[in-house]
Amino acid sequence: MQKYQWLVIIALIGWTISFASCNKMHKMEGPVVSNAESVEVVEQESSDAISVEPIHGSVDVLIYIGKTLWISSENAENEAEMTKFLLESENIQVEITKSKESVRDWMLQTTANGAVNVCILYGILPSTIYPSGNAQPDGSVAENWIETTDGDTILNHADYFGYNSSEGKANERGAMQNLMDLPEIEINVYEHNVDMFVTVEGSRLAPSMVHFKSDRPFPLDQLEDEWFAEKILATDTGNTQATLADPVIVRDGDRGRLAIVFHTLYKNDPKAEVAAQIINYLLTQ
Ligand SMILES: [Ca+2]
Ligand SMILES: [Ca+2]
Ligand SMILES: [Ca+2]
Repeated sequence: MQKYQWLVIIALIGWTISFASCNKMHKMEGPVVSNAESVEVVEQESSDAISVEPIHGSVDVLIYIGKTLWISSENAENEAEMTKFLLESENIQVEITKSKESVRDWMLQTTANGAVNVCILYGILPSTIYPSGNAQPDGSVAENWIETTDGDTILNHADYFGYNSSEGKANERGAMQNLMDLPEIEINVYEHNVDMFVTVEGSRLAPSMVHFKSDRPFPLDQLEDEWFAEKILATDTGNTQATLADPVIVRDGDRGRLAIVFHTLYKNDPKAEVAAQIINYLLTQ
């Protein structure tokens, strides 16, 4: 009888211990699950408009806001989201990314894919598509991208196109020269607030264009070889017979393009509206 009682007590103790440790296990799982949930929520919030996933090759327009110059990152993000909204209403696929690696991967996927693609930058050229300090004057990912008959376009806002890299040494004038294979071309960096008057073509193509003051207008008179001004939206004279233009789309024969759009120093221009109108034109060619 005593032996039996002891067995019952031992069994009870064993059961109590195992129940308690089960509870402990359960309690340990609890916080892990709720942590995972809260992490997911945070990710959802930050990836609402900005893609954290690899960019699919079917994306028409990729907007890089990882680093910006002559526009605050907050303003660039707002302009990017507005551009995306305007283009998506025209059934154009747009992604926004802060990852310079994603820009490179997407460019590799969309090089010579038979479709016009547009990459929007805000005054910073990612080093993944053009190595900083002009380390690769020929054959960079960006140069190869604009050398096919796809008509792919780099659209740059704010600071001098390609002058500054996402990290490392600045490219200064070299990036635009090397990407266009025009060793002499340069934008005057000593003049600011150059009046840009909307051309007839400009108001037709981009109804949101208004008179403004450009800080780095593009030198039309320095285009050489097969490069030509495809669309001139505003100039220092208000007509297409001019030496300085902004915005302007320049094209390398039947190959790729550069679009300079509001090269301005911290100014509140209708960047998103005009970029969307230009891209609508480019993608319906
Ligand atoms: Ca393409
Ligand atoms: Ca080159
Ligand atoms: Ca070249």
